[in-house]
Amino acid sequence: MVSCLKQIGYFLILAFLLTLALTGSHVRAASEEFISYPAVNPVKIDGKFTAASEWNDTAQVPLSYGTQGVVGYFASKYDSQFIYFVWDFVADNKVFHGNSTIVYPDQVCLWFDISNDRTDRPGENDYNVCVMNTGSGSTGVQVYLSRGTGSDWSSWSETTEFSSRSLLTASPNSDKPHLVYEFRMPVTFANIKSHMRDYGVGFATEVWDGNTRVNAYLPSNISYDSPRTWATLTFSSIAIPEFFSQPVLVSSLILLLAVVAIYKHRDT
Ligand SMILES: [Ca+2]
Ligand SMILES: [Ca+2]
Repeated sequence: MVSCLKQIGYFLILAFLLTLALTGSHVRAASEEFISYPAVNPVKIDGKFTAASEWNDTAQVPLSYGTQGVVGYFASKYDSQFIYFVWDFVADNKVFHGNSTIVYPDQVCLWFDISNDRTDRPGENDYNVCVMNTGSGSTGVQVYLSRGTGSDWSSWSETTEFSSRSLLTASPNSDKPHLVYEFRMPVTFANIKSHMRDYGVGFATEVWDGNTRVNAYLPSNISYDSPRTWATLTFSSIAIPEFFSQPVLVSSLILLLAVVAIYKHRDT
């Protein structure tokens, strides 16, 4: 009887420590890691939430700017062909195509450190992609690409290897018209595919509103010239858990096992 109670006691202590360890790693990862989930719902790169559910199968990360607080949301998901991104810039309610006094039009930018070697200066495996709302061309957006040289960034050149759109539209996060950007990158770009299953890629992103000069970064305190300060974008192999976070699920299972063990002990 006593030894059996002891066993249950040891089991509960072990279970508690396991929960603590799992919860700890979860919390620690959240501050420096963004997760791209496998796409369950299809994405159409049309610059709007094509269906309300288009982006609800992945994690939406708030973008904050100074005292204004949350100005929008960022999310990513992927399939065997593409990595998809959305920026729901709820605070930007006016399109700005750029002018001579304010150089940059409304835009979103991405930074990738493909091998995640977190160097001090941009190297040859570091890329910067910006989707600029210039109003030009057939789509109204132009995508520019720059690569690290080892000490700095190369000058931007326009590229057509990605798909992107931006519209002034409502979304599940705000019914007032605002800028939504959608973007997709082939997994063949810079052989990013070979790093998706391992530790993920170094990553940062920014939204910029040329009218109000609001620019919000993720992570919030980065230097875009220093990959060392970026976060990591990891690619989950399992779809986003719909109702339970991992620690809640683990705690529930442990509680269930403990109850079963106690009842079993009573019966004997
Ligand atoms: Ca869409
Ligand atoms: Ca704007």
